[in-house]
Amino acid sequence: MDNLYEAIYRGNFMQAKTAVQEILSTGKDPQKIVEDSLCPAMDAIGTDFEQGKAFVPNLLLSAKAMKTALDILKPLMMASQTQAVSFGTVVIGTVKGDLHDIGKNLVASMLEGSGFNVVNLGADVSKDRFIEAARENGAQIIAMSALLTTTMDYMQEVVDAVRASGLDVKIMVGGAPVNADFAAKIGADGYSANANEAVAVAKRLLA
Ligand code: B1M
Repeated sequence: MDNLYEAIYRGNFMQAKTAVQEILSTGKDPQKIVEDSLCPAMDAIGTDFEQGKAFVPNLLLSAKAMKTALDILKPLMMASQTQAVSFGTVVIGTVKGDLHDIGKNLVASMLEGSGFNVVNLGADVSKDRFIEAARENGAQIIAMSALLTTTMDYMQEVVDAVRASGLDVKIMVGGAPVNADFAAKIGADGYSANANEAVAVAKRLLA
């Protein structure tokens, strides 16, 4: 457990800022920092919440600390991506009823840093909004995130509505409760477990 993990877990954004700079000064890869400190700390506070040892304000504070750290790390992660060509346009959002946007924003940044044009619709996005934005922006991919078991089923509704709309787009999904079997079951074209893999999946979908 390092200082950064501690800062995220305790929801101390000032400590998060200092701690992330400290780790960066050791030369550690920003992506590894996200994997080794940030995500495990968010998982830990999530587990405490599940067990009644932490409450919504604790989640909010941890989310703020996480965002503070990501604001420093994301530009560095994006800079390390190769940006030779524009791969295409991705419309991304967290599905209706779901306000979790940290992971989705990480995916959006990684896609952007890899040369995709990204239209980020935010959280609580309806199927109509996904379709409208994909049409308006001539998107090749609709990317959906869900963090709740109660909202992941809405992905099926979006897939059905997109297929019915006749739009020629690929659909990719992700988020903690989602897996490859679920993605296949709802008729999505791609699934990835994390932000890094999302870039590879998006490139594969357009290959
Ligand atoms: Co909430 N929450 N939350 N929460 N929250 C979870 C998800 C939960 C697992 C906590 C728990 O109980 N252990 C639980 C869900 C349980 C379930 O559904 N089975 C939960 C709950 C219950 C709730 C509320 C219902 C609580 C309440 O009010 N009683 C409520 C719901 C609100 C709503 O959405 N309508 C709620 C609220 C909140 C806050 C607003 C306080 C806050 C979110 C702040 C924000 O996002 N702006 C929050 C937080 C912070 C969490 C936890 C602790 C952390 C989420 C996070 O940011 N993780 C979370 C516990 C956990 O995840 N362990 C929890 C870090 C982030 C980098 O990871 O988002 O998984 P993640 O993204 C990863 C991958 O999943 C993947 O790549 C990312 C990076 O590698 N990925 C994709 C994500 N999207 C992708 C899309 C892709 C590809 C990959 O392609 C398109």
